[in-house]
Amino acid sequence: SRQIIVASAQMGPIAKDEPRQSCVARMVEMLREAHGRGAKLVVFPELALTSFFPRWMIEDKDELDAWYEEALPSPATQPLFDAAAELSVGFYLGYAEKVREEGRIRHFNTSVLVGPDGRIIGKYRKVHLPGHDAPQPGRAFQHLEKRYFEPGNLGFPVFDGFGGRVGMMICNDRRWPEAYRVMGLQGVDLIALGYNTPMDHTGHSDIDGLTQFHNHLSMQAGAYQNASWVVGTAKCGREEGSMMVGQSVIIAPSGEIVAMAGTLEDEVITAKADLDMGTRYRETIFDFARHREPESYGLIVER
Ligand code: ING
Repeated sequence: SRQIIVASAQMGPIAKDEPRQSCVARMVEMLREAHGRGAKLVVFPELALTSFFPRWMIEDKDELDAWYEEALPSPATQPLFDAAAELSVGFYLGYAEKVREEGRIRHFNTSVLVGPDGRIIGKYRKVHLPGHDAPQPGRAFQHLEKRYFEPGNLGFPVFDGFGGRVGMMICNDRRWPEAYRVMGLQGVDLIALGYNTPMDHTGHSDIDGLTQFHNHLSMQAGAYQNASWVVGTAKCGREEGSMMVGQSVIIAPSGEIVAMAGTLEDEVITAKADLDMGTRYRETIFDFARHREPESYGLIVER
């Protein structure tokens, strides 16, 4: 069977003034630890190179510009790509992308899948942007992803790699069943995703008190309903005053959590993923060809 040891490399807080080199060094250390445990794929968080800057209203254009990557790899991130190639371990990396496309400068919340040769296999741009495009009154922290990024324009691609079909999501995407299904319909075996999930997102204490439960509920449901492995990796802990959930997980196509982080710091968790486990679900309960009835689903793709 197609067995692969996968790792989730959870990151604790990243300070506002922490240099990218420091984050890269932390990630290289975890990549090495994961390699030591036989991992072939390591999943890092969303926006893993900097503090979660959408929590702030940033007026100065140059200050805002400094939060994005104009190239990947870059001198600051090259050591991570080099370590991957040296150890033959691939990875998922979330970062803020600034790109000139269709004649204009554009900004996306992006992730890349990098193969064991250290080369980029594919790119994904976050489709579901939570929060607001303007500062909201009465909030200790803002959530301005709609101000700082455009919705992704690459769809939900699935790539051949690591002995199977690998897809990507970013954070809020994991709450939207459509994201999993579009990849499920492409035969995805494993979905890699990173997240930065504050505990005060809605301001409703009953809802915010369920942030940890909703984190796992979303990923477990998505994994089971699409017969896919899901590796969800947090950037967590109290980061510049904002408390973000941890509990990074590796979830099987059964929906079962097979590994979970126990701290709010940098922590590597691993599990042996049998990529053929999803097959038995796709041949029975979730045999899309035999059971799906698209004629009844039209509303899903309407505004
Ligand atoms: N963060 C959060 C997420 O979707 C959020 C926003 C928090 C939504 C809590 C709902 C509840 O996990 C990002 N970056 O999408």
